[in-house]
Amino acid sequence: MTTSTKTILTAAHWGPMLVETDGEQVFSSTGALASVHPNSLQSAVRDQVHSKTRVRWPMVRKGFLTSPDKPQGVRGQDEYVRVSWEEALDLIHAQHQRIRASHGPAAIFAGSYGWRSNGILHKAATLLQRYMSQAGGYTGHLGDYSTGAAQVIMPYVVGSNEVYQQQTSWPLVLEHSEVVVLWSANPLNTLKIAWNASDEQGIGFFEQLKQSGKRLICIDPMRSETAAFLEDSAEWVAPHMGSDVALMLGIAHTLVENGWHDRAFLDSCTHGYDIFERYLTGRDDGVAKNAEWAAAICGVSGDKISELADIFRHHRTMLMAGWGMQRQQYGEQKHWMLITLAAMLGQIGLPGGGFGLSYHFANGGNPTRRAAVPASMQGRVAGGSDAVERIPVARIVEALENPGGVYQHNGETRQFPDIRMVWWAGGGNFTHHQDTNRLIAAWQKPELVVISECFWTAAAKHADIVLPITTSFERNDLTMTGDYSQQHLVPMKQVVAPQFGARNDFDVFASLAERLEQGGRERFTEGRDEMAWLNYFYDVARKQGEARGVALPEFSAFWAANQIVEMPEDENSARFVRFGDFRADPQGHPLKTPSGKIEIYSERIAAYGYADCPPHPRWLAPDEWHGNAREGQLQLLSSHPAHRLHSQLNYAQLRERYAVAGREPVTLHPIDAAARGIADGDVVRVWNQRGQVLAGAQVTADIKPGVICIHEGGWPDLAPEAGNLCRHGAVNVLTLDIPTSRLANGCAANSSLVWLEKYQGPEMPVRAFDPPATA
Ligand SMILES: Nc1nc2c(c(=O)[nH]1)N[C@H]1C(S)=C(S)[C@@H](COP(=O)(O)OP(=O)(O)OC[C@H]3O[C@@H](n4cnc5c(=O)[nH]c(N)nc54)[C@H](O)[C@@H]3O)O[C@H]1N2
Ligand SMILES: Nc1nc2c(c(=O)[nH]1)N[C@H]1C(S)=C(S)[C@@H](COP(=O)(O)OP(=O)(O)OC[C@H]3O[C@@H](n4cnc5c(=O)[nH]c(N)nc54)[C@H](O)[C@@H]3O)O[C@H]1N2
Ligand SMILES: [Mo]
Repeated sequence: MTTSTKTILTAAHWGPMLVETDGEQVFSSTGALASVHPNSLQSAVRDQVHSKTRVRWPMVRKGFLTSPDKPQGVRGQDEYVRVSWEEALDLIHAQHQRIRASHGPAAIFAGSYGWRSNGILHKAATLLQRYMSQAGGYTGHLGDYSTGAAQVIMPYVVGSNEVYQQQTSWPLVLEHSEVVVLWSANPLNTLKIAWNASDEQGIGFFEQLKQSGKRLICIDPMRSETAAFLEDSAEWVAPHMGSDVALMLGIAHTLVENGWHDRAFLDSCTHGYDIFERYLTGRDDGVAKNAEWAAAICGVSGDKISELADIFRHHRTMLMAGWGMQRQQYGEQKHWMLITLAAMLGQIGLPGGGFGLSYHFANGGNPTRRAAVPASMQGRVAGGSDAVERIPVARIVEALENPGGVYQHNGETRQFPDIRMVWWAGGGNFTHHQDTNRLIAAWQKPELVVISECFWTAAAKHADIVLPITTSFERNDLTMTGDYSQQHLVPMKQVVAPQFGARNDFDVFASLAERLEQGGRERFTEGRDEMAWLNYFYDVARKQGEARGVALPEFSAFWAANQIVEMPEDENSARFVRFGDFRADPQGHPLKTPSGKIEIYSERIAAYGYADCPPHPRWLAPDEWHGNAREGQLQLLSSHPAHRLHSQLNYAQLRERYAVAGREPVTLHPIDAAARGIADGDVVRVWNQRGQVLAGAQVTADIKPGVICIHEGGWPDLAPEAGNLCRHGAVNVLTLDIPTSRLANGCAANSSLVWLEKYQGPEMPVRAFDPPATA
């Protein structure tokens, strides 16, 4: 390193970082907070900025450029032509206006779901929507992929979404909980990131839990990184995928059989338990959902199920649930039944008891600070239009396939808009959406697809117009850490100049806004440039700080100091008990449900009459699972990856830590490997009626026989000349694109069956990370 080397403070979803640079090259990066558990993602800045897979210049697909009003050729199988920024923006403007004039604002899909980069100003999808609000409106989206089912059912059950809310504080868990259950949760992986920057406190709490001597149980078809981290201090219980409701019912029935359920709590704090109990005990259908019944479905022994009931009943038990199990067909039932079980145990609202749906995400449970929080960019200009239409986020392909189609969503009858133009900025829909081949077919329908990207992702390779965007290291921004804790305020200073022809999303949309109307740029920017916006947002925090006794310096001093600002602790937060007030006084602090109580039976859901979302939690067998697998079929798990955020950083050197045979790893049990003559490290072909992928075998007893895992987020690399075989192992080539139910219409990726064999075909080099030849 030369003497001109500087250290710049910035932050990503994966936490505050210090980046070494000479102003042109990034040399290295590390975490800026002291941490005993270094976060691998923090090492990747150099790879992000200097990746060979960066989009360098604006590019237009050849068949589009020839006749933009009537595009030719096939998206995904065409060449790209370099154009100037002015040409690209003029072309977008003209086609956008043409489509809007002929088909109206609902024909423009700008839902653009995705994890972009963090920061309060350079929010890609928000900026896209801000521009579209100025243009006259657009179709947006409802919900997300993360908690599609849970976030919709929870308000019916407890009156709040629970998945994005602060949890009973960790100090109380460490003090009071005797048993902690990680149910479908893998915090060691998933706490590496947050929607803002991670405050990095969560894993430290799990470390303390590990040392505490408390009883810890992981309920997961895979012995996850977290189970491995907890070592001998945790027990691993492995149900078949998708069978948790049966397992929970078995535990619940054991409680009733023994008179262990908390009648007093059920009476004072819940609604509809008796109706549910008729189902549980089989009074109406003659089937008692007892431990033996459950064992036959979930593959956990009846004795173990009874033992779990005994342990939970006789100890202060915290059920910490993750979200993988609700990303499944009938996903709504999972957390509804979990809360029903917690209600029967009667510990909801006690310190260290009950349930929590966000200990594995964004460091939930790390107490909220007395914080001064900056404002952030809004997705609507003054006087601009809101979304004129919205579709459930994971129903995008159905919407493209079936314009005008009528569907049910959360008690409403709705209609899909006729989408003619799609713009994605800050999302990886070709990695995040299910059933890639079906997506690619639907993707041919719009008249214009624009992708704003830093990298040549599969979505970019299937676009008409690709715009090169800066990474967050090529611009200035600001962020808080901790979605719940708001622990730190961090300046995100520009590290290097924009690479090649890359521009900020903000500048791209400002330039397009200028084309919309006289004074359009000023309306979009409100006359502020990057630093003026940051100053403006910061001043909101400063003002809030004054009211809360948190003194912040003036913006110029804050920016010049280049330091993390830590917010003061708040004693009350450290003693926060979720549902504590409600439990103490259910009348005085009712929940926002119709009865004011926890709804184990919902009249509102009953009124919808959805067979796929009954009015109390119920075991429903999915279309694809262990119970109807044909000989040789395996259940496919697509957990979230350790060394990337979804598809982000897949191209980075970090890949060497996990790739097997140069591809995505597929975890499988020795029994399943032996039955197919597969050895660790072999290239295997995984397929079903939807598609086929190559992957590298990782043979280990840390997964339940009959289940295989390919992590989500691997970049698709389809070979049209070989039956669209994905050479790299992108899991969504294989997953099922159906709604969780008509209630939530969430993503159900974790309900898929596949076949697997040793690959014996011709060599297939991976090209996922190569830019198109003509780029
Ligand atoms: N099978 C299966 N599929 C899943 C899941 C699963 O469990 N199983 N999980 C689902 C879940 S929970 C989620 S949240 C989704 C995640 O899906 P996404 O959030 O869409 O995934 P990311 O890979 O984070 O995509 C973000 C993209 O934004 C780009 N980007 C980053 N910064 C910027 C910027 O400043 N400007 C612009 N224009 N672009 C930028 C990145 O290069 C990247 O391509 O995946 C879902 N898909
Ligand atoms: N490092 C890293 N962290 C991340 C992300 C990332 O991509 N990388 N993504 C972030 C995002 S957007 C989200 S939404 C969260 C996701 O958080 P989660 O949805 O909780 O993460 P998953 O890995 O999908 O699932 C968690 C666990 O559920 C288990 N599981 C799956 N199906 C079943 C089942 O049927 N029964 C049981 N009992 N267990 C099951 C999986 O094996 C896994 O260990 O993570 C966030 N954190
Ligand atoms: Mo997510």
